[in-house]
Amino acid sequence: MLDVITIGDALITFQPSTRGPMRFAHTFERKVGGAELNFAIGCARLGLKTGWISRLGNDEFGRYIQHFVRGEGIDISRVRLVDGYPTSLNFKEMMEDGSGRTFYYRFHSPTSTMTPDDLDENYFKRAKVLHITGVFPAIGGRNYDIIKRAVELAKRHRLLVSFDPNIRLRLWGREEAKEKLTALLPDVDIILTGEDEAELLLGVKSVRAIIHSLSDFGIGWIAVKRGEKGAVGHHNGVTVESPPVKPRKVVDTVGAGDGFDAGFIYGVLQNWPLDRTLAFANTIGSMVVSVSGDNEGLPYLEDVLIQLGEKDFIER
Ligand code: KDG
Repeated sequence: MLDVITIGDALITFQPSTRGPMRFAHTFERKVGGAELNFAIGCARLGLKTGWISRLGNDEFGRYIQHFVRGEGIDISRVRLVDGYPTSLNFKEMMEDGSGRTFYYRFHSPTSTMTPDDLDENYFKRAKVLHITGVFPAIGGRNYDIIKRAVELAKRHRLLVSFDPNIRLRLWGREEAKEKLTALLPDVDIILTGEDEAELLLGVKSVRAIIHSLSDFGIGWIAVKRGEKGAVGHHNGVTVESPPVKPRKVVDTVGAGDGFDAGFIYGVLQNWPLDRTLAFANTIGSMVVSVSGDNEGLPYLEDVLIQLGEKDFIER
């Protein structure tokens, strides 16, 4: 039995050793990234049984990612290495305040060799939550159809469908993103969204209007991620505002949203009340931004409990 499954394209991420415009970055550290994969790593570190469905290039980078993901204890039985499609790359630009841009080299992602028929229905029968994001369908190929098929299988087998819009305008245009992602909303049970992307999808601005509009789609759990302003959640007719958790230092903001998502899903699976789930997810987001890399800052369950003051730190 798996707690969570997700589908995504992984990236070899080149993290610059210096801050400032990418054109002046000369040395990079090779790391791993990809929104859905970061989420899977976050879930696995919290102790959830996690499966990741993907394709990697049959090349040195693909083999490296395969080893890395296996080492995180994630089920990779639905990951294949494919010939002729190089593993996707991402060069990061890092500014002094931890913000930055991404430069993708993922024009022929290995995941574009997949078709909806590649999804194994038996895999869905064994899981509780399907987590999807807007990155995978933005890559092209049959990826949007794959997501639709995954949602169909999830509904058939009573999985909760969790969705993070993760709109990447470097991968597709606003109109296409809006049309295709809003079409998924009626089947979504849990939405974990930033404010700007919710505005792009729904055409409304305030958090209150966003929650109202998402509730109209029948979405049971809503979390609006507000970065430095914390998060607002809505479940069973109750809206909860969760204050921000101040990070020790903002080093790299990439991956914070994926960490929040993992924490939120963890809380839902534990049947925690919404305020507890939001505080837990927010704490993870704040821990991720204190560490350089897309997933290195994702904590283990024990780390979060220590951070929340619920467990003593024992030096080992
Ligand atoms: O959410 C973080 C990811 O976006 C990052 O790890 C890589 O840009 C990325 C992507 O498209 O998945």
